[in-house]
Amino acid sequence: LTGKGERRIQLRLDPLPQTGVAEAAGRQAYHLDARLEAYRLDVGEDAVTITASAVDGLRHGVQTLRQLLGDDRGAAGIPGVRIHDSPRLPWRGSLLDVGRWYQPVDYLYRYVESLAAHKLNRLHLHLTEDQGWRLEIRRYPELTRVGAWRSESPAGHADQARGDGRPHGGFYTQQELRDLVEFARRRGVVVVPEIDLPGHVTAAVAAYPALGNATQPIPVSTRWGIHTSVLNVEPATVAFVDDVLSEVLEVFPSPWIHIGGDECPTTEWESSPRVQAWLAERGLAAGGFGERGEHGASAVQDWYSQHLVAFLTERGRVPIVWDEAATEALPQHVLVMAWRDEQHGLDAAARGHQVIMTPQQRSYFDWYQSQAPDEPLAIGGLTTLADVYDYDVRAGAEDESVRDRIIGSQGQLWGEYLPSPERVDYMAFPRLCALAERAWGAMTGPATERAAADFQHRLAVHRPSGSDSPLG
Ligand code: NAG
Repeated sequence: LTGKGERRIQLRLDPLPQTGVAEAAGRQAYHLDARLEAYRLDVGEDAVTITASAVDGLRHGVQTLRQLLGDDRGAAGIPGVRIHDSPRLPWRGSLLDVGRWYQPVDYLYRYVESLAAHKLNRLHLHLTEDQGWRLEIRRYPELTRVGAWRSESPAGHADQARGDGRPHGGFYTQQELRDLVEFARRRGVVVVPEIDLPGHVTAAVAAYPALGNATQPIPVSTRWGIHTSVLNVEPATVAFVDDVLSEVLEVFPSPWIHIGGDECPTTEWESSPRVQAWLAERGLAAGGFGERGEHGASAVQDWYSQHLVAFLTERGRVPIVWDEAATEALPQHVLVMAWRDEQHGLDAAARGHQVIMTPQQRSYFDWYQSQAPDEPLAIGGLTTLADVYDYDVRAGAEDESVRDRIIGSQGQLWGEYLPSPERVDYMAFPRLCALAERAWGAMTGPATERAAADFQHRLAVHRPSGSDSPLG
């Protein structure tokens, strides 16, 4: 380590002051107590010692040591330092949408390593979409035999109506996902699966038409955008959802399971006599649709949320939903991801939910990162590196209890225009570096000029040597 002699590296599990190990009993509490991720790193004459109250802290200490060693792996020695370090937010995540485009398993492993290197601790895997169902469900083989494949993909932005004529597909076996989950666990990353319900289900309905409301079978979607295909309310469909989730729970030990709930149009429900009758039986018919905004939750969606929440809660898991599903009817213990904007997150926190801030304007890394003419095709608007680095997820939370309920930050990589691992990397970095630093560091409010300049300096190590591109 010094270039002259040898120094021992020792890792010590030893309660650091103020880390409250004893208080954090239970799986979920453990994972939401940022103090347990704290570590101390001492580089002394004879030894390098990392001390932490829990294994996650040791892992972070090792990552910091790796960073101190730099590219030349310590040939020049590392300075004597003592570092006390701990994260600001307990949930520091990254969403990867493998529904729109299948990404190879090898890449998922590499991606997890990148997350761990940035001290991020959640990989939110978005596994099901209108354009593809990506996880094996033993009881419903058609989900992957049919639902994992589409006949073609959109050819490009300008021409949504045109397809590229090339079939695309792929899925992960349960064993592949179990192995990934274990690999991630050993690096301090919890893999949180999302099964998006009751909208975004075109691929599932293509596989099993009886799940939907249409009279004709439909294909796995070959176009992007919001789809009208949603689950129906038949008992067999509810049983299907329970069966799928049961298998999901077997594969993913995560304390949290994401059940989607975004963009669920009511068009089909409104014109379905079966759904009308079902609503009437429950006294819900009047005003059951669309009164909460364009794609806001309806009475049917509320019913689905409540059913799914009860199912998961009875099995000891904590559900997560997108903010459209966070209506008055949603039980308070459900976590909410606020994607439409920060205000939806602040409102949910005010109603008692724990909130992970995922606002599109600040954390959608599928949006353009610059206005350079040679930027590859992307979706949505512009989210620059500075927009990400400037963002404090607790901004606007005046009340202390609201602020404390904002427990996390997460960057989203929606897949429409990310057809390859190279493209995912290109969009993820360096914006994910900025998000990781803000989620960990103590700075509050917008970034100071000095902090932003320091950050730019730290980013330099990510650039291939010789490259002066600001995006590396
Ligand atoms: C939204 C959709 C998502 C899509 C993305 C594109 C959410 C929660 N839903 O329209 O499926 O890929 O934005 O930026 O983000």
